Amino acid sequence: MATLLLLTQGGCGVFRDIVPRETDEPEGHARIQDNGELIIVGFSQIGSESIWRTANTASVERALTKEKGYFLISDNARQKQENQIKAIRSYISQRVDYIVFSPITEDGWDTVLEEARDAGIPVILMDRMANVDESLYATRICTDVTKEGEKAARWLEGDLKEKNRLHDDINIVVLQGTLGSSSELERTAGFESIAAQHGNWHILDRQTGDFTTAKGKEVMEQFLKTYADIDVVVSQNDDMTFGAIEAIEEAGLTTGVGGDIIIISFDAVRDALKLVQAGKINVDIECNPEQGEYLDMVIQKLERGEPLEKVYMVEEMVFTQRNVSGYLESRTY
Ligand code: GYE
Repeated sequence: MATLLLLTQGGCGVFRDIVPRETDEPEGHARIQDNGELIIVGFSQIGSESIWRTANTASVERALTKEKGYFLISDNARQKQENQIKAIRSYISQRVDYIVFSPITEDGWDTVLEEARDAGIPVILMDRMANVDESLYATRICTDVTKEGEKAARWLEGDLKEKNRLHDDINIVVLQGTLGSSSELERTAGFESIAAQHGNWHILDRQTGDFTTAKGKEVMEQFLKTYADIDVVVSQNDDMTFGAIEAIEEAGLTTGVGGDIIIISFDAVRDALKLVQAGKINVDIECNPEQGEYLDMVIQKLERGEPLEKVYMVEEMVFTQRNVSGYLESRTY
């Protein structure tokens, strides 16, 4: 544990609190504070692009509290890799005990993670993957996003079979998440590995909506202008789905169970599950943001010097109108 010294990056004279802040503070205003015996964790979050992301941040904040012996320093990178790199560098110079971060995209992390390694600070990847040598991070906590993509395609197979449309031509458009992020790459790969087995599934287009409602809507509007006969929208998160549904309804079409366009979504946040219940989203593939407890578990293992798995994956489900009711009540995000 780094017991005595903590150099804070803010110029405000107090520790940064655990709510992610923007990274527009001046650099170099280091200051020394006595931090007792707390385990100091520097957390670089991608941003607050989605409900999922906010829930993920909250989960980390709930798990790494002072009561549990942590001092959490958080930073919101506002969707910019350069901000994440800046935050990680500042955690290195503050000599935190652990660095936790969710890489916005897969590439471009070698140098900064080598710097963390040289400083002897273990790095824990959370949620998304970085394309780096395994030796540059201690472990990874995430969801199986490839499997999520596969589950989406398997659900579509089942649905088409039930409707006796297994051999019909099926036109699909894909709203992708942030390009180059592991979530986008793996959900796309997972879905398309199965789509490729169906000669009658036609992926007409795939465009990024950056995991946001506004861009999801914009891209869907374009799809609707370009393609007259869309059967299925695969939207790689719920926030984009909300925008897509708006665009579809504004175009005078309907979505979901018995509607004109089948909607496949990912994340399964409460507002989306309500739309599953209402039949506007056909299926929502859960992506579990509650990764904070795993983080606590992993850090405690590292503190005790216990061996770690290289990856810990959280559990997830698939929600349709048939099973969603039982889960809506308990959904907190
Ligand atoms: O699906 C999306 C978020 O990386 C799995 O990022 C995560 C994705 C999640 O912004 O809503």
